[in-house]
Amino acid sequence: MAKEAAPKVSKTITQEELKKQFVEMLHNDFQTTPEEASDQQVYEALSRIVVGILKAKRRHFTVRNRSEGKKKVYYLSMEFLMGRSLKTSIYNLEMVDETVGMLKEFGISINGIYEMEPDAGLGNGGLGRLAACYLDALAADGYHATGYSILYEYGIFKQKLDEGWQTELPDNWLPGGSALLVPVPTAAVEVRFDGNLKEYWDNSFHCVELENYTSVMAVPYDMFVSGYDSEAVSKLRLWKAEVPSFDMQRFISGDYSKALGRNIMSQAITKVLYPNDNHAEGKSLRLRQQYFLVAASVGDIVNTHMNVYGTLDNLADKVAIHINDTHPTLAIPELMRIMLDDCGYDWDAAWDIVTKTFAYTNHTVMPEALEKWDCNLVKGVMPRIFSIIVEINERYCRQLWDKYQDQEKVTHMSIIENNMIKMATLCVHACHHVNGVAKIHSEIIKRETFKDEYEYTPEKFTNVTNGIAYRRWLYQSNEGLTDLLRETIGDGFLKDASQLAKFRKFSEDKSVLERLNRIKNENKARFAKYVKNEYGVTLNTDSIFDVQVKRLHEYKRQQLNALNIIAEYNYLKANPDAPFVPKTYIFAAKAAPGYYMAKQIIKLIWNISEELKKDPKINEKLSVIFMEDYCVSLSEILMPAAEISEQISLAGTEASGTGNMKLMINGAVTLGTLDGANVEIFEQVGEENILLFGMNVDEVEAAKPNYKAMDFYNSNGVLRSAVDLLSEGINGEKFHEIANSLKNVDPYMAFADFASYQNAQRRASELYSDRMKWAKMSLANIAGAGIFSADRSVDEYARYIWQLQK
Ligand code: 26W
Repeated sequence: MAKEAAPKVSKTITQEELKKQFVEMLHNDFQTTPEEASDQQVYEALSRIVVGILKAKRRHFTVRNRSEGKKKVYYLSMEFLMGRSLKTSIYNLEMVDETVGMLKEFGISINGIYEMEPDAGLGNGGLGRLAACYLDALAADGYHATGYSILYEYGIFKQKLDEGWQTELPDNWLPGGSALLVPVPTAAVEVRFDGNLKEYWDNSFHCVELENYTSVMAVPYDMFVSGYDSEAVSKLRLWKAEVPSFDMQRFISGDYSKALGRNIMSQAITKVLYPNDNHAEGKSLRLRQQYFLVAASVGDIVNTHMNVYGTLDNLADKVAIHINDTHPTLAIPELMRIMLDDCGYDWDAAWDIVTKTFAYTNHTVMPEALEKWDCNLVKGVMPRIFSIIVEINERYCRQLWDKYQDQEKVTHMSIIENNMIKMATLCVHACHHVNGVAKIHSEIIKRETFKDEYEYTPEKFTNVTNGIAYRRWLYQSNEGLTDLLRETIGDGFLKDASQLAKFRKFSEDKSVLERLNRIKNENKARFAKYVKNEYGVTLNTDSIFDVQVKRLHEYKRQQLNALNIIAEYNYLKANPDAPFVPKTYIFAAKAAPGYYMAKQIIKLIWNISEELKKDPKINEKLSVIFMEDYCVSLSEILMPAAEISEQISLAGTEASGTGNMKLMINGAVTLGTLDGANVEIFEQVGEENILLFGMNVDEVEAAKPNYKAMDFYNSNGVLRSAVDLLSEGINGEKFHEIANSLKNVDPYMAFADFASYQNAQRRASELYSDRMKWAKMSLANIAGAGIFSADRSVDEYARYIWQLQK
């Protein structure tokens, strides 16, 4: 086993050269020396050097790609949850040894330096993190990719609990975060809002112009993402709204408030990320953000393309534009606008190119997340875009009428219904491909969400199961496991995740299984140390670390987890000396600030945790910790320590999940329903290495119409006592609203799955009592995780959707 990994020589930079640049940078830009520099200065200097390397590498890659006339992809997303970048870049550029060595020469430890970087929290959860993973994977796979998003001044809020109640603090990340950004003021794009349309004929050419509009400048700031062991570098272009110049004319003419108002409105556009996950709000500022993103990005794409080819005729051959959920849908009418009004294309020619250029991914089936925009709002904020959407819809409805001659069906399928624009409908109509994010999800959108559209254009629909930038959670976060894998299967898995399957050979190897357990124990101890430092709480590292980390939403069913913990608490109170495999339940979750029930559930979990602390004898066996401010960096510490991965959404509600993949690759065993990507995890590991419970999608569908939560409450005494305790009070707080909501509605059928969930929890405890058996399960999960690499996902997008060449 003890194969020594050969020292890697960086292809990027030598230690000597790095040292030279570092000393010079500190001298010239910070007027200091390595010996005297603060950690902050070291972080900034190192970041700038790394950014310089990445920028040059991207330039080189772009020039080569361009000379070969290759097609590229633009990924439009309102969210990119990047987390930290410096460490990833140093790993991906394979300059870890050089950097660590160089800093050591000055007595500086690199870990403290990494800690200086704030998370770039420009996203809410799954969708934003997926976008970030895909930039990494696109570079790793050697594709030419550019992401576009907004440079939010404030990212996702910082969560603090005040006696268990979530409070939100602003995430002012830019002071530290800007070290990794490169401003490109020369590439600014003008975006026009409001105003009115002027239409006229010029030589039999129908012209449309926008008058009295408000101008906002979109100024790009670039972030670079290197691929592991790859020539390619992805670019993330983030747009910041700036006022072109103060509207002096308006001010002088006496219209003070309008002049000032427009100024303020413009800057507000990129002020803050909307913290809603899975709930569309319909606010005017959000609409402006969306149009700002797409107008700037499409403008930039067109400028770049025109510079190279001088025509848009071949746009679809050279460019793929991807729409990450419906939030950037307005890119479709915006490209139409440019082709019609600025470039003189006729409708059919423009539509032909546009529809060959765009593809769309759906990330959720929750009805409240499907975006609809009020026609009056859209018409006011972007009159020309509105008129184009109306035209797209009229032409579409005519086609539908020709095919079905069924007015009801046409109305139902049309893009505009009840004076609202249905963004997903527009996307499906205009895009050449539509995909879901896990096999089961892609089936559900065909069967339900887009049933009519699927019947109309079945060839558009496909699946690409999500994947993760797995090196971040394995190579960069779990050193022990990475070393073990290198020694057993070599280091090919770092480049090609499918090689993790080779680890299966060791499933009967006692020394490997023991080593796995040791590694897990070390990671648990490291995590416990972190918890002790942050919260002053001592975790029992001999207990099972059972982890549920994700946004807080009723469909994800943190309340089901909480109910089971209460039931276990009741059991231990009644049977203090009964055998019980000790358990630590670890939660982390942000709730959308306006989501009342979600905040109640956080408070409940916190109160359970406090209640358990009151009885040390119980707390030894059963404890709960709620980690504040779940973010990418926290996930990197947490995933390696996890033993059970809670993926307990009601079947049919979680599109995919990606936390499940991060936990799996770190050896956690999934305890979950047959929902989202859990189904494919099950396919990879087999029945004996996953703890399944609950109804499947068909059973949910069958049970829903006549579902009465009270039936389960009445017939299950354990459930009843747990629910009753909610109303009686836990740690001095009564949770009537949660109890009533569950008893009267239980929209996500937690009661129906409760008994089965308890059963799965019991099986977990039994299995865990045999640590070798557990290690074997853990090994099967690590070995089966290869398919969930984002490198595989983006390769599928590139081949089957975008038609890219490497
Ligand atoms: C407009 C408000 C809003 C904001 C965000 C609506 C919807 C969203 C996202 C689509 C929610 C989201 O992040 N969905 C998650 O996407 C992940 C990546 O595909 C999946 O793994 C998760 O299952 C899905 O919930």
